[in-house]
Amino acid sequence: MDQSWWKESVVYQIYPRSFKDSNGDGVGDLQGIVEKLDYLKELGVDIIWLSPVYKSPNDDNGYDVSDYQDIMDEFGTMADWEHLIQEMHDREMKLMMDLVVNHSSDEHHWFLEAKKSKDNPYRNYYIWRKGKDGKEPTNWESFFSGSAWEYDETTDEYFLHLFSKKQPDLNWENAKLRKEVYDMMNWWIDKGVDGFRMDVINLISKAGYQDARNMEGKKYASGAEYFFNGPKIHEYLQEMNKEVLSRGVVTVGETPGVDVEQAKLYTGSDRNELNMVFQFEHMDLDSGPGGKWDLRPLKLKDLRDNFTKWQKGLEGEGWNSLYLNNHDQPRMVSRFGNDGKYRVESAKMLATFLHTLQGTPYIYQGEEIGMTNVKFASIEEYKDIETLNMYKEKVNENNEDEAKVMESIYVKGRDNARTPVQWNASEHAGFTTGTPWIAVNPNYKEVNVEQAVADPDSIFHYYKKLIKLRKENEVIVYGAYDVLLDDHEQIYAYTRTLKKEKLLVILNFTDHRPEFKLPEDMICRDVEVLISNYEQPEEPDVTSIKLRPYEAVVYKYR
Ligand code: ISL
Ligand code: CA
Repeated sequence: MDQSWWKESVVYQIYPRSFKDSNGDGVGDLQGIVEKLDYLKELGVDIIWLSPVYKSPNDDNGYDVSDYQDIMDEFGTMADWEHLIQEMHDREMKLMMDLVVNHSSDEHHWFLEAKKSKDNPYRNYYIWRKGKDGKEPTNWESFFSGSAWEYDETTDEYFLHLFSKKQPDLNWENAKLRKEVYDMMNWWIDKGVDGFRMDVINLISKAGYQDARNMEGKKYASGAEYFFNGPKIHEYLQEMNKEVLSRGVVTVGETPGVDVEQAKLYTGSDRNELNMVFQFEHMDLDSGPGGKWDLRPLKLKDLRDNFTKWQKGLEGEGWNSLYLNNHDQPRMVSRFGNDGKYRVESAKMLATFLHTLQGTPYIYQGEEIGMTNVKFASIEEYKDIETLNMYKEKVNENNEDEAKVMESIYVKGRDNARTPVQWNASEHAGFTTGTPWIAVNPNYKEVNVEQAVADPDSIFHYYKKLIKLRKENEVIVYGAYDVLLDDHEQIYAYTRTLKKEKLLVILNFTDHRPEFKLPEDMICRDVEVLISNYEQPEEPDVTSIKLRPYEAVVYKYR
């Protein structure tokens, strides 16, 4: 058993734009975060992952960086950032910065130089190709719709942008670029940063530039096989580790399209690459072959099989990061639980799930009070570039059914996660005294931090308890995971075992009342309830239990 502080930690993700506005301009900021540090400390957070706060024209809310060593004007100044990290360290919280180096902004001075001429010293910091028969160099599709290539008139070449055209991809083949990145990272570590979350880090090595296999009738195709986990990815990460990460910072790589075997290569303790990765397989279980907007219902069996695969796969070899939502995904309670009648029960059930698996749990802002998805009446109210580009392509260009497209946005759109954190029942949920950059979810009068902190039975207090249990029970962090009832359509149950310690976790993922029957060989009368989202009997009998809607219960064997 390989123990590490970051395995025992709980991470809280802040999307600064939507967290807390301190000066009434409608945009969350660094000073707003400082105001809420005591709240996060009370929750039990060890590490804060801060989505990008660097200088940015905000085409993709900060994921388009125009200066890696300066702070976005709307969020404050470098002095504000220094104040924030000081206040965090005073409270023994660590800061994980977002590192966005697959691409920069097209307003970064490197790119402004690069596009001046073919022989500019910065040209090679980006990826330029000639057109093919008057068209783009390859048929690759951008993650944000349309071609992944943009034509540049000055030099009569195209540049690659896997995301928006204001996010040109950096050329990692260029050793000078790599050194600039490492120097920049070291500069932040010198300023006190404790770790990095690395944006789409498994996309930085490209395998070549050829047409991807195309599905019938589509103009562009996913070029994933040319840039997911490319040929030099491990070489680059090992180099980065040697130059920067070995100084002792915590790392998590965002790695879409990574499977268990690849994750072992990224996170294996003998590999000198990363500590953890965010894998995406469980985020794809409710999508059809048409991709994320192609909605299909989630089956509990698929979810369980997937988590079991990752839990067993990385056991003793790598380390899982545990998440059910973030700033790119719909709200967890709306997606995997029930955001109506059983909002509180199901949010607690899902929290029990995440916080009793092997791995490091990540909480996304507002999750701890059970914030839900939002339905804005019109596309005008949406802000996310991915959503807006998709809508334009499907509705305006391809004449697809508007209502159906809006429905997919309600279920999967990224703005579900980006409405302001609901602090109290006052106007704009206490997020701002001005006009928020994106509208507040109308349920803020009922769902807000003030209410949750005051109510001892709230989701907030339940999270607090789960986090505390993790600190007190090694088995929660390090215990081996074993699944029970692997075919059940409503119940997800598993055990966690560490030496003589054993936990039994029973979760009802539905509003039905299924009966849980414990396998014979697991029967033990001497159990204690560690936590549950319902009242439990003084002397529990775990051999057979009729579960209530979204009931979660964790037993400890004595
Ligand atoms: O958001 C997604 C799901 O629809 C993904 O396609 C997402 O774009 C992908 O996971 C990469 O995400 C990261 O890089 C993007 C940025 O827009 C996301 O916010 C970030 O998390 C480009 O920097
Ligand atoms: Ca502000």
